[in-house]
Amino acid sequence: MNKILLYNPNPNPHLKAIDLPLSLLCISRFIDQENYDIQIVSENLYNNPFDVIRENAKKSIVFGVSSMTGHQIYDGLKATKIAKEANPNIKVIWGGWHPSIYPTQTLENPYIDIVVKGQGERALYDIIKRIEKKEENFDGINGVYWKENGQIQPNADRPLEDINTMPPIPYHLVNTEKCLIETEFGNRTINYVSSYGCPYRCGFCCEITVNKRRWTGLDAKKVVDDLEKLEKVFKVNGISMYDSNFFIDRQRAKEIFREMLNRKLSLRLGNMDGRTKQLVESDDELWELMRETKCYSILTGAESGNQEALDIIKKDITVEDNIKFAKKCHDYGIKVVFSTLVGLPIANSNFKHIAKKTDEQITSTINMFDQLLSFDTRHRGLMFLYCPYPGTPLYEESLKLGFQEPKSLEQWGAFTLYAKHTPWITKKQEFLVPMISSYLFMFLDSDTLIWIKERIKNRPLKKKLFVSAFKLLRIIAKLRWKYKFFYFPIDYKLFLFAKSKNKSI
Ligand code: B12
Ligand code: SF4
Repeated sequence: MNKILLYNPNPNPHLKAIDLPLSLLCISRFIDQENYDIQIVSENLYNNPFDVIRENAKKSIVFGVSSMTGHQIYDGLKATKIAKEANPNIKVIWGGWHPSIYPTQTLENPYIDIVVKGQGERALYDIIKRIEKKEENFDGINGVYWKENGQIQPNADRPLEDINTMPPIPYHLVNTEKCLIETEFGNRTINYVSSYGCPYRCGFCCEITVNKRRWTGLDAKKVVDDLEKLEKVFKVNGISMYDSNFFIDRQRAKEIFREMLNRKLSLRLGNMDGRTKQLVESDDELWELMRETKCYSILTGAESGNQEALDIIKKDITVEDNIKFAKKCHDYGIKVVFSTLVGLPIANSNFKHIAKKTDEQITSTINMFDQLLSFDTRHRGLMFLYCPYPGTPLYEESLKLGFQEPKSLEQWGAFTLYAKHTPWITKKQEFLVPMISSYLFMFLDSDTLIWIKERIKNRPLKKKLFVSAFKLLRIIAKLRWKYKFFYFPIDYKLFLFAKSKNKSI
């Protein structure tokens, strides 16, 4: 059978790629049924991924790349050039979140032949069948954009398809051992997705554009079949959930937990994404089941401690919901990762006014965190500077306010969360927010030390040094947080230096 080469670019230049390339495994579901020779390449699967691409592109008919906005584009374009130079006849197909938002602009890149907007499973299968028949026309395949005689041709969008109609994830295509990571909830943790989409309308999120507020979830029994396989076959003991919103169908969530108990699974679920209001309003049965199945953590977009900001986002929750949620999670032994953001665009305002509002957002979010962290020292905070991601309502607002958007795929490759993109953010805010989020919150989280100790337990000298440095920084972080003293950040700068020397911190 023909060979299909797929590449998962590295999302972050500062960190090692670690997880299972789920997007590529999912799009392989149909083609794998027909025994195509599928090779999935990523940094964690091969030592020299670009050499592997160069060598194997020569034998492949298709080179597929998955990409979010940001560094994955940069890395994906490098790989694409290599594949096309090794085999000028190979058809290059890009899919994922960024190409789904900008299919035409992505296709304007001379190395890319085809773009898939939205779900990729069936689209990839249909494209390959046409390529095998030497067809150059992809008319009628929903979601597919292609180039014909230099012109970009679009198809109608692909409505979100029920994932229950699809074959299971073909784990055998990758060496799962190389995709296992150590987390707080399992030393053999793997990532998993049980649903696509989300019906909510948060102003910074591209779900609204890509999945058009629709949702499809795998039936509970099928989810637990996957989990059972991961536990029994691959000896996985932790699952990091990648659903945009795991709790959309709370009955389904309950059935998943019940079925996990029936089958006596011992792996732990972590990072399940859920909304504070929806979960606070859930009945106790759901919470009891989460306790019984030893769910480790919920990741929630608490977004802000400032109601005005929550309303700008159209989050449809209150600050009170966030606080009640933190308490409830503590009562049921569940850790929460609270994600927040500050520096939102405000319609018809000037930069001075937005900067003032950003200061208010920071202050009230810090106050909210004081309450959240007082319930449980395991709760973890995150605070980001708002970054205008395309395909979102607040992106349009940011453009009106003077945000300069990247104009090509290459330029989007240099667009990262870590750079300042919004002209209304002050230098002080730009420094303070990452310091609180990636430094202070990490040290305030009482689980961090236990977890790090476990990771380096076989290196006694390193462990001793690391633990001593950690304890010292933890004292400083606690004092800084207690007195809200964020000046003279020598400790933070030392931490950044250590981080720059060690990619796994
Ligand atoms: C895991 C994850 C990450 C991981 C890495 C992911 C990776 N690919 O390696 C990490 C933690 C690094 C990460 C970081 C960030 N992420 Co993130 N992340 C996710 C998450 C939760 C899961 C991704 C996933 O595996 N999904 C499961 C797969 C099966 O779905 P999928 O990727 O959509 O694939 C389907 C289609 O897109 C398509 N498809 C995908 N690839 C391909 C390729 C081909 C050839 C074809 C034909 C089709 C195709 O077919 C697939 C099956 O239908 C998503 C939300 C989500 N549920 O998808 C957010 C999401 C992708 N992240 C997002 C964002 C904003 C970020 C961050 C900027 C910010 C943040 N605070 O997290 C950073 C950016 C990092 C950077 N360097 O700039 C946004 C994307 C925005 C965008 N414009 O790209 C998402 C959608 C969340 C959201 N709703 O806002 N993220
Ligand atoms: S931020 Fe979360 S809740 Fe809001 S639309 Fe996106 S996935 Fe849904």
